[in-house]
Amino acid sequence: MSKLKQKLLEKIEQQRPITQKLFKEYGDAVVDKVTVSQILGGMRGIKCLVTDISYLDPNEGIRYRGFTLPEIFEKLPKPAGVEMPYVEGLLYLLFTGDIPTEEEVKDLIDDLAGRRTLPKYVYDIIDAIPECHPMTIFSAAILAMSKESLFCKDYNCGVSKMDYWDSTYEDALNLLAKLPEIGALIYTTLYRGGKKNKPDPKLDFGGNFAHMIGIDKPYDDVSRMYFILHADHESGNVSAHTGHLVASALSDIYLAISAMLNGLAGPLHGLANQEVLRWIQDFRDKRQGKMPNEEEMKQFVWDTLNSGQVIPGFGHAVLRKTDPRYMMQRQFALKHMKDDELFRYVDMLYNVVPPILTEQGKAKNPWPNVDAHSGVIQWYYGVTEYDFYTVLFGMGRAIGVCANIIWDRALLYPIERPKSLTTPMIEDLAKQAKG
Ligand code: CMX
Repeated sequence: MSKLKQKLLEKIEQQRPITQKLFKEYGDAVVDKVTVSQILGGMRGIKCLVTDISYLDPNEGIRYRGFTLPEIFEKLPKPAGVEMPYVEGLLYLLFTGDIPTEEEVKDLIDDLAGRRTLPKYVYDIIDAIPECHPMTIFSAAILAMSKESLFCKDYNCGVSKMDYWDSTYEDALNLLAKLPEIGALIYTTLYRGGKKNKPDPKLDFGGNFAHMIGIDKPYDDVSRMYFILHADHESGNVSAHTGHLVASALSDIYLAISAMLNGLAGPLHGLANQEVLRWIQDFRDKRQGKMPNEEEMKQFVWDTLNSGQVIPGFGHAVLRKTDPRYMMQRQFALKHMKDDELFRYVDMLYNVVPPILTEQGKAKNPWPNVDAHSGVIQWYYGVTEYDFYTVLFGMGRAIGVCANIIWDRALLYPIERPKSLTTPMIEDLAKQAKG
């Protein structure tokens, strides 16, 4: 058994009695009350999901397994001579809750290397549907791999539900190991005439992706940073929740991750990163490349709002301060590309947008989220095909969603099935509550 799987088993054995005790002894304790506006308004703030993989504080932002992002970037092992940690180290942390040693990371890299080879039909699928959005291709490629699921085989053989997590873990690692190559294949097929470098067995997740799409250093570090920043954002966001929901029916991990990607592909969620670039580029083209001053930028933002559109990359359903994932990328940009023209747009929007959204008075959070910054760094390093950006988001997010699905199975969480009411029922209940 690999070091990661052994550690995970130990953790599962520790956690199972804690969850069982909560169910048995405290099952009728009331955690939260639900209001009519929460029922009608997309279930904002209702505390009805559980995960120990990450927690999103509205003011502080995301913590992975209790660690802030700066702590994560400081504590996780790094390849020699680079700034950003191994993505595999984050995978180990999300799965187990422990910061891995260098040796544990190397062990995982070797394990993933043995699981990387893509089935031939994945190449065929990517070749067959080049007219589609890259997220559709990404989702379809993963969906097709459902036939590889070891969980399905075990389930059909009648394996005990206490052991469901085991084959789910194997499926998760088999899938995650293939993501850099699937991403690189989609990118090079769509935009580079199929010229993809062969994977290098010596390279890590981020390094191999950069190598396969043929972009030089420090893009390997950009990749590591991206996949780590996007890996998880607790369980209520559309992509994580969709993955959890689909997997709760005991659908295999390929079905669940394909579904989570379909949720991520919406413009109010992961697609916002491409929308930010499209929006800025349109403005720049209209100005024939002339950099706007602050007044012109304000006018552009107001024009967007007055035409009934949202400002992409700003606002959040939970966060109430600037997203720390934005700040990490901003620090990187200030260090590596502070004179870049598009970064100057992003920098100006950082100052201009929040006061305007505050003045407009609708958005509960006027501050930038992760997507406001991610495209401009990709563009700088040559990934200028912005409809690809959400694929990068999805490659990272799959790590956190897989960790959650394994733990859902290990702790025997049941199929998700909330209850709906009709509008007259809600009217009656609301009137009774108001007396
Ligand atoms: N620009 C303009 N209006 C905005 C806005 C923005 N960036 N953010 C919120 N609003 C508006 C909402 O559309 C809503 O308007 P209505 O009352 O007319 O419906 C109002 O402000 C209240 O919304 P909210 O409670 O503050 O925000 P929600 O929780 O409903 O929505 C989000 C959150 C992210 C969908 C929203 O802020 C948004 O549309 N942002 C732009 C798209 C974006 O960047 N999405 C990526 C989020 C991060 C991610 O998941 O990847």
